[in-house]
Amino acid sequence: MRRETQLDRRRFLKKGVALAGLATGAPVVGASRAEAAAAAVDLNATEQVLYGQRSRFVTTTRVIEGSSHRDIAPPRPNPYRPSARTPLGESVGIITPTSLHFTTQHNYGIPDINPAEHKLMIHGLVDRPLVFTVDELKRFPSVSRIHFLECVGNRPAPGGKTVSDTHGRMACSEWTGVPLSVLLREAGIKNSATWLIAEGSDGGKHEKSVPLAKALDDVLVAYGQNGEPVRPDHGFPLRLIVPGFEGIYNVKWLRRLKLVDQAYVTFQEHSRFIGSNPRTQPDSYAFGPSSVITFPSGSQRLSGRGQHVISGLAWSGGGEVKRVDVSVDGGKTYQEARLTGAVLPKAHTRFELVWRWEGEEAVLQSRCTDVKGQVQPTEAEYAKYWGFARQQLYTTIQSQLGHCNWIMPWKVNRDGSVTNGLPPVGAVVDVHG
Ligand SMILES: Nc1nc2c(c(=O)[nH]1)N[C@H]1C(S)=C(S)[C@@H](COP(=O)(O)O)O[C@H]1N2
Ligand SMILES: [Mo]
Repeated sequence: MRRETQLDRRRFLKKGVALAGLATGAPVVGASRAEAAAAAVDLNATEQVLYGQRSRFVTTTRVIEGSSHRDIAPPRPNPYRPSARTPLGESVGIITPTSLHFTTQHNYGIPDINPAEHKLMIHGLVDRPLVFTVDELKRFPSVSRIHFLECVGNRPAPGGKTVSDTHGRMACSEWTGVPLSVLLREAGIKNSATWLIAEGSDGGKHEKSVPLAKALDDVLVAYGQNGEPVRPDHGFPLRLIVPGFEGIYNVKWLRRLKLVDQAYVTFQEHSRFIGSNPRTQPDSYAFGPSSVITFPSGSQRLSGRGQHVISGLAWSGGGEVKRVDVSVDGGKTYQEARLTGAVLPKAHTRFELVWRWEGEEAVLQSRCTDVKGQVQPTEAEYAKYWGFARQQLYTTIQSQLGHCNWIMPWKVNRDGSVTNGLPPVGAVVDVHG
């Protein structure tokens, strides 16, 4: 009883704060971040023991997406909830804390699903259509795998001030669930089935076509993320995990899988993915090798001359990262970096290179080679390969280019400040694919 009263009171107080913010026109988000830092919580209170939280001196937050979503013409879907990027510049190791994991929803808000009422249906070209509750899925043997999740809207562009701007539509989690192949075998796959259509429960009924061969390879129906139930932001209670493929395949709030005999051109696909260069399309779903330096990266500053550790993340949809090379002279020469921890297929891999800085100008960049021998291209190599002029890389919607995995240079200036090392371009079109 007493607990309930306290909770209600707290909820009421929070509402009060938000309303006060609106009334004065104060930026609620910024204010709450500063407030959180200032407010001294009693770390010894029972509440803190029940559910842990970080130090009030740690104030890193996700980065709310800018105008590309707000520009959508009215009438806009309701509720409207912005997407947000991962603050990669402050990351360590390979796991993204779930609270900082980027989040994308195509403007339809987040459904508030009661897991006891949620069901997943498998139908179409199967012998036995099946419906599973979440509890029934948990009766199958589970697997846990660490995988990166990247939105095809990620693109290293000259305008990006920080590594969140250039690569923040990306994160890495441990996912726990049931291999989709197990569920499909339960249903019995008809010979004519070649694709499946995965559907979410959000207002936009997000749908994506997935090749059946991929579904039978390493796709998961996940209910766990980083040791706890998948959170509402990321698909509670069930989401599809399609390792190494574009983020859009990883359908959240998953409720339906229909086996079919051809790919469907679903709403999200036809509205964003069909571009003028047919060469880029068929290859676009499995990500190539990529990497980015997270320290020192844009808007950060070297604290002084002497030893620094260049640190970054590498990943590939093709499997494990085999090696990462780092250049401190804009790509003239490279040195092999050290991989600092686990090297897992289709997962972030952390690399480091110890470097002495004596106050000179330097251009730092990294290059990933994956287990298939694929090498991350430079911007010029990428443009040449796909037949684009440089400007087209930044005036074409990212999802129509495919994986924008070109090498990202960061420029260290004489005062230790770090800025974007890509030469400027004119207009940049940014669409969160
Ligand atoms: N149901 C549903 N699933 C979805 C989306 C969505 O809008 N609705 N967005 C997709 C896109 S484009 C991306 S990049 C990833 C983002 O996953 P996250 O929000 O967990 O980071 O979810 C995908 N799955
Ligand atoms: Mo995405």
